[in-house]
Order: sequence, then C-alpha cells, then structure tokens
Amino acid sequence: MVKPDGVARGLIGGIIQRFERKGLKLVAARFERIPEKRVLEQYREHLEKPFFPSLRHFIESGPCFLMVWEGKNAVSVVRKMIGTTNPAEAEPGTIRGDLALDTGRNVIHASDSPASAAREISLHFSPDEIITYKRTDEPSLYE
Ligand code: D4T
Repeated sequence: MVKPDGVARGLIGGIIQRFERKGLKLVAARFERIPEKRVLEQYREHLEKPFFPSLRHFIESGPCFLMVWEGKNAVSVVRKMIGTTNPAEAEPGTIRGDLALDTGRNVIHASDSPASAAREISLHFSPDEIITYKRTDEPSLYE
C-alpha cells in the first residue's frame, strides 16, 4: 500500500507504473483512510514497539492506496523493489531508495512473506474484490 506520505506527494501513479512495467498484475485496489481497527490489525506485530504510536498516528493521518499485485514470486519481487525499511540505506533504483529519506515516511508498505500477504489481503479485501483476468503480455512474461 502507498502510505499517506506517498499519496500526499503524488507518488501513486509512478509506483503503480513500476509494478506494471515489472510484469506484475494488479488484481485489487482501494483508496481509503484505513479505519483504526484495521490499522491495529495490520501492524499487530509492532503494537509494543516504541515507534508504534507515531506509526499508527501517521497511517491514520490520511488516505492510503491499497493494492494486491499478482505474479511469479510477487512477494519477494515487490520487497526487493521497495527497498529496505530505512530509506537512507535503501538501494538506488528501489522505491524507498529513490523517493524517501526517513523510516517514518518510507512511502510504501509491502507484505514480507506469502503468509503475511494472505493475512493482509484478507484483512483489507473481501474475496469478491480480487479480480481474475489476463494481461495480454503474459505469454511474453513467463517461459
Ligand atoms: P512496512 O511494514 O511498512 O512495509 O515496513 P517494513 O516491513 O519494511 O518494516 P517494519 O515492519 O520493520 O516496520 C513497519 C513500519 O514502521 C515504521 N517504522 C519502523 C518506524 O516508524 N520506525 C522504526 O524505527 C521502524 C523500525 C516503518 C515501517
């Protein structure tokens, strides 16, 4: 999901373009201010961390753009594309490496494992919001 800083900075389109050009397929999306209950559930592993109050306040401060992307090794591919949590250490060419400076304003969140992806997708989307379709370039993307 593009976090409130990425939305406020007009970065949604450029981020979508990176994933589309990689060959990933967008199968669900929603633009919303995430309700408190889902923010707490989204970041439940960080509830006791010292940075949690500011993280929560920030995520609730404005709209996010939530997306589900599908493709071969999508979780690990997307994690590589977004870069490390601290943008100051993220490689150039990654989203955080190119577009951010501060850990608390790192523009984007992505699931860190297939299990967390499954959990987060079912937290934010109902099954009927996940759209099945073909990209016409799929035969060129996959061997
Ligand atoms: P997310 O979950 O946003 O994709 O980030 P990461 O997976 O890369 O990093 P994370 O779970 O360790 O942190 C979640 C979220 O908290 C913010 N954060 C993190 C922060 O504000 N201060 C901190 O010290 C840390 C470690 C940034 C990402």
